[in-house]
Amino acid sequence: MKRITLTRFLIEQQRNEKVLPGELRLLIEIVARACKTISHAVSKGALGEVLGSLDSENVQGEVQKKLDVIANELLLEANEWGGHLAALASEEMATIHRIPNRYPKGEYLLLYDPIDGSSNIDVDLSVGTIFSVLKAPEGVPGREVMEEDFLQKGRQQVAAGYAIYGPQTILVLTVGTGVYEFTLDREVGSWIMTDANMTMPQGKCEFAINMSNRRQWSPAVVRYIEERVEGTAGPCGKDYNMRWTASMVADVHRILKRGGIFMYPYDHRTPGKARLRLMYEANPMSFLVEQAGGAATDGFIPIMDVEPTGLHQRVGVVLGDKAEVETLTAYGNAH
Ligand code: AFP
Repeated sequence: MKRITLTRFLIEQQRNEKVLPGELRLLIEIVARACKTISHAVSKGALGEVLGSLDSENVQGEVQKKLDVIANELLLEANEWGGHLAALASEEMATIHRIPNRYPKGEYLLLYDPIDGSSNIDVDLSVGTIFSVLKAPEGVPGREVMEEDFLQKGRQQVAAGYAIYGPQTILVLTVGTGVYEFTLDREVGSWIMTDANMTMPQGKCEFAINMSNRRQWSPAVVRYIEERVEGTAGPCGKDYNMRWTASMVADVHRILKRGGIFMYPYDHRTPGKARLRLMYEANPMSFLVEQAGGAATDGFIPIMDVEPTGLHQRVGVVLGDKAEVETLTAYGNAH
């Protein structure tokens, strides 16, 4: 593949596709640069004294890892001064962070999970950063941004992406014109395009789910998984493989590259109870998966059609191979 940098790709998107206003291009470049710094911190591990947990909890009631806070601060500081944002929101912050008055304000809203898969940090397994970009409503930044301004359906996203900090550091993003992958060239410090117009392989027999949660699955999910565990002896007539990496970024990246389905379904025992966050995990990943030819539902309706009611609300997630997602969603709607 011809060596195309992220900067060149974004400039050409801005020039050729006219889908990328200058401020949005700047936003993506700043987030990508912050992810390089996060990758450097992650790779230091114990040598950088970035492992372990703090005595604090985040708004989710989860014990914060040192890297959760470090990555959150890096993204906050990188984005405050650029003049492209009206405000930002993070998994690690209880409410929105308005751009301080000493800086110019822009028309975009940035939402992110600074470190996804935090439980993997201390055992050297892949983690990542997920981000989603919305446009602020009319009148902003003329008036003060409110939390309600963030509560837009996933369909309203203008950009989404993730960085995965694994054997390589990879950035995957969409601005609505397909999905593009960039690998960090550490020697030069540039993001180099390594996959373009990514199309998720279909018909691959691989599912990702945390099997230890079986007691909380709906009958539809139990049926779907048991049919696949039965393999050639069951109704699917073919054997399936299972993967679970406890990092949504790592599981979604694998599915974008080699197919399969990822599930973190609603807890059937408690209506509405789920694990993954709608605004900065499920929505950006759903945008990427749909752009790559896959599907993403909450088990019942497309995730990007879910009406948000809260900044940190959680949602069931079923995403990946279109036929597999449609099968499971049909089971869910049949009950
Ligand atoms: P953490 O960031 O708290 O580790 O959670 C990661 C995550 O939100 C998502 O990335 C994983 O798919 C899922 O949780 C893993 O959940 P389990 O630990 O219950 O398997």
